[in-house]
Amino acid sequence: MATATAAEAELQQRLAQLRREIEQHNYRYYILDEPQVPDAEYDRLMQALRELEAAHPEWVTSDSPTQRVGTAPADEFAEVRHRVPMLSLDNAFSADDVQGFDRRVRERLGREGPVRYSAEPKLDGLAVSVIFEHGLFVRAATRGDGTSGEDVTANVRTIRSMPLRLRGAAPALLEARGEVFMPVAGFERLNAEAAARGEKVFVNPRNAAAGSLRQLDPEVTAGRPLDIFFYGLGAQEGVDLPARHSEVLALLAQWGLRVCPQIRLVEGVEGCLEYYREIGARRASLAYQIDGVVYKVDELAAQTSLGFVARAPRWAVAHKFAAEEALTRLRDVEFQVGRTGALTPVARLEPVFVGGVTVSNATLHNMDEVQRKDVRIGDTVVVRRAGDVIPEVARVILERRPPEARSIVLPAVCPVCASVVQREGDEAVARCTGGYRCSAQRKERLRHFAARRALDIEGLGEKLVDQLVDAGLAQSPADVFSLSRQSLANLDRMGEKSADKVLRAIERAKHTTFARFLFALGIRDVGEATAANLAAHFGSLDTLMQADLQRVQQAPDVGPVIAARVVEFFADSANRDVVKRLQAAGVTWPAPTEVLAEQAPLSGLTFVLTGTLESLSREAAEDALRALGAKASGSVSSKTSYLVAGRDAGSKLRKASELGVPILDESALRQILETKRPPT
Ligand code: 5U1
Repeated sequence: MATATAAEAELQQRLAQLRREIEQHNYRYYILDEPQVPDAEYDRLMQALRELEAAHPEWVTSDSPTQRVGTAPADEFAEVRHRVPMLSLDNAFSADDVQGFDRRVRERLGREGPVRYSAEPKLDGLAVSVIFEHGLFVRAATRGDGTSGEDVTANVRTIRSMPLRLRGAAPALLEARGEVFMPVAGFERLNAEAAARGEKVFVNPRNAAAGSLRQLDPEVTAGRPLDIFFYGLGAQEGVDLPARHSEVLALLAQWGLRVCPQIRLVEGVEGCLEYYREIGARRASLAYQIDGVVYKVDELAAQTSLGFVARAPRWAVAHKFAAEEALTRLRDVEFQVGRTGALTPVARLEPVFVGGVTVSNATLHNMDEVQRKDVRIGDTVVVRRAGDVIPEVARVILERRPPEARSIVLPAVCPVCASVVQREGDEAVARCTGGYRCSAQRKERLRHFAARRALDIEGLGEKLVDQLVDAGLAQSPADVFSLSRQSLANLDRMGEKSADKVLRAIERAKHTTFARFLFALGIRDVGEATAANLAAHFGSLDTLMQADLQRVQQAPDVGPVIAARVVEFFADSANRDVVKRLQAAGVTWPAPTEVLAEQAPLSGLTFVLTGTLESLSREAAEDALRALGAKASGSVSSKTSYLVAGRDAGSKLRKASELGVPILDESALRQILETKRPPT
């Protein structure tokens, strides 16, 4: 008898270990609704197992996690056997994978030309089967292991968008397949309410949906904002089947079943990839979370001839987005000092690929967050990078905490200038008290001063600011205006040509607006909108500098906290000196127009602009609205008069819809600016 080699024994051990780990994750994910690791980590383990089993098919066991789709149903719910198995989808992670899928489809169908696909968002929810008999809703079941799932009829019945009877003529039997999910706005509301009651919050909308659907008490489910989209058929009797999947979707919609409005027909692989890019760009502004898109061959006869392999159809594929969460180890924590002295704990991580880039630093926000999440150095952490948002440490995998993990301690003194670090009252933020003595604060103030939305000094970026401060050439924004060609040209990677370019940009920046100037000063809590309000209200710098707390508070949208910041700022002699030197250097702005705010056509109206505008920049649009007497604010509230939504508008658009704030598109905005009248 042949004895297993040491290498084989090791491989078998690894196989068993992978299966145990995956089973444990399945249990946590499907049964407890408490996933321990991000989906990408789970996918990685499954992929490793598949590869091992592919190399050694003789070792595949019938109970391997690769041999079924999910996990067995929980004991509490009745088991439902699916009349037609509920399939899963193969994944594609790259354009190459999609090209491979399309090539295989065309080869099997013997097609030369492009295939037509139904391109659909892949919702991050729970797949369900819903059965209607003679039009009446009789049963809903989760997918379970694909062969049988859990009876969640009573819970699905509570979903408001779920019809209890089909509209129009109904077949004897219809099994509609779809996804139960929790819209992002509902998820945020649910979590905010739970947090206010001091209860545990859900990790993400998918978990919230799963936790809500798998409640034994339907009353609880009824209180959860669940929704459902349908995307296909299971068993049926008496359905006059159309020729195309897109026509099936139209039929479902006719019966009153919700179909995702973002589904579209596309031509060939190019059409698929264009759809992927488009939906990817809009992902953050969709009302629901998705983790990719699905392409399905539209022609049903072609689907039939393509058939299935294992438990996945050959006629469909899920094209996944780069995972937004990944696991890595927290190597260390350093404290970064910001413009106003705020100390931000920054996680130094073992590099990890997440959200499409390699991340080695992530924010921990502040010490309250560090404590709330119980993060320690040495921990295995979940790093999250969604869209262009700064990567953050989302949570800790407590089960993987090593014994030597160390607590994160707020330093008593600034790591840059050694000034005392203070926390004001019950503020979450700790600050370095060094002010201009701290080189980190000086650098950040200078960066802010030169930023595009402040004095807009092109070329005075991150690296140049570091050099100017380190070389002692610019300690405050006022020093920028006395830089010489020679001193600039001597800096690293500069030379005379670049120096001249920067000097020309500095010269141009002398002509600005009062609002930009105020914003550029970097007064704490004075953002662009507040600066614009202060500028419009006071008209002149002298008046503002002499105003007391009460007078500053009279400016629109300025409360006691901001007013105190403004008064404090101008009471500081170092700040007054900077202002004086800036003026002496020739920084000027046009005098206020004589038009009184009340006479301006948009006075009394507050606009919030969000998303990307096609025909003008957001700043230009805000300036133009302000010139007509409107206020332009950065956040949506019940006081917002109008929200202007450009392309890829996100959370502000959702909030405005929730609050019933009227929403305008870009053409409506253009009309306001052209006619100089409020919208009708
Ligand atoms: N939009 C969509 N999601 N989704 C998931 N369609 C779709 N189809 C699926 C699954 C599992 O499966 C069928 C293709 C079998």
